[in-house]
Amino acid sequence: MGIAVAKELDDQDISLIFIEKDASKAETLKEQGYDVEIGDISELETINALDMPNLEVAFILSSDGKANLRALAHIKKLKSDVYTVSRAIDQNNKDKLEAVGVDSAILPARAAAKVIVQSVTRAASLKKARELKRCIEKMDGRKLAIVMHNNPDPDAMSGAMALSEIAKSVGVESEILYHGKIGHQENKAFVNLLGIDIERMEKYDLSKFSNIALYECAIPGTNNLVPSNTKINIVIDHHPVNISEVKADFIDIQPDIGASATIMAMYLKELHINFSSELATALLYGIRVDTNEFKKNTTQSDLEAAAFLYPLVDHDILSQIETPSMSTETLDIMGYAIQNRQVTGSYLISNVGLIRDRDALPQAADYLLNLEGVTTTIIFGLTEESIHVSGRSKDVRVNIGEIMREAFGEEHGGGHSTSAGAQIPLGVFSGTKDKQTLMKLAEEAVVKMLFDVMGMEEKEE
Ligand SMILES: [Mn+2]
Repeated sequence: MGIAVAKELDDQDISLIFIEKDASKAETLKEQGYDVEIGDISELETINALDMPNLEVAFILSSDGKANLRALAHIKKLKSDVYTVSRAIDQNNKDKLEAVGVDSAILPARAAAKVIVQSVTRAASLKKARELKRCIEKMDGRKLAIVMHNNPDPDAMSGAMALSEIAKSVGVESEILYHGKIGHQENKAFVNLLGIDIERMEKYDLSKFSNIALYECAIPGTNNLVPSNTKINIVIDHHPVNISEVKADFIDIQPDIGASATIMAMYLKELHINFSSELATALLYGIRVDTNEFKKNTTQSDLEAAAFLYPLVDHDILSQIETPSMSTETLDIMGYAIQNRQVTGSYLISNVGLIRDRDALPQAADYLLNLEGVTTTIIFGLTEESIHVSGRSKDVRVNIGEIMREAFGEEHGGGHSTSAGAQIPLGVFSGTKDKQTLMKLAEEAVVKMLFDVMGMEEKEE
């Protein structure tokens, strides 16, 4: 056990000395390059002969419980602040060591049992990782399309890149495809700074791919542009879904997990795949965004994945992503949101007028939540086809997602208790030339619908 511990400490810069009673064993240790004193640890003079002022840690590891106990007592007497770790022979011996003041007493059988059980829990994730690898190997080098959900976020993009990396490791080339928009300046900075290689789905004929993976979506045609009858090879997701509707050769859906990038980081780890610092940075950023900086839906696995990725991350790039420059349009929308705000009690509603970039709305809603006395913000604007609404609330009694659903109906509004949005099609009004009038009508309608619902909520209280 002593040699095993010494080997574990090999790459650390510490000076180590063995005390061994048996002369021939001591000789063997010396041959292996260790410093050895011959002596009986149960005797005070043996301990006393050590360089006590410089002794910081003592591993007491003989197979003789009584000797260990006596060695511990001597060390404590000579220098009470030495950190002591002792092997215990049985529970009784462990109790005695603890009574004398050992810092850590270890029953080897129990320690081994712990490691053995841990390795079994790991077995499940290792099995899944190998299953994924085999599934890609079966593709026999034919190209794979990795289709992300519409308007992909950093979690989806980084995870899809990891999947592409795993495919590459078994000789399968892939293309990462998306439909919709990469919104938010942070997300645009994420794509540019990390060289995220993704392509618009519309540029490709999906039938040219022999294999298809759905990433962060589970069903063809739902939140992606894949035709609904398409055969799917791989599904990896962490959104809740009716599992009986999901059909693929390989399925890994973990609705409890905070970020899908966590699932992929663990695959990379289990499969011992070397990957770039850019990918590590992307994955960690994905986990942080999806868990809102580890404040929501964060599991032990998300933290483990983050700890695994952290040393590989490029922190300069990470901070550049987090502080991107703001586009003029976003700045303008912020300005309109501030100027046009109407505050009623703790509610703030603001109409920003005509917009091109709807992603500025949630940013304005977030920003205005900082205004003193305001706990709920609702910002809306108009595009050619729709009215877009974005809401935020830090009032625990307000469920902004519910408000959106009640005000605009399940099909147009939705979200969580703290952040939500709605998109109301303008229908026949979409061609209207007189935008000013349309804006005014839209505003009246939106404000009325919201106040009807919110007024109702207040009465219920
Ligand atoms: Mn996600």
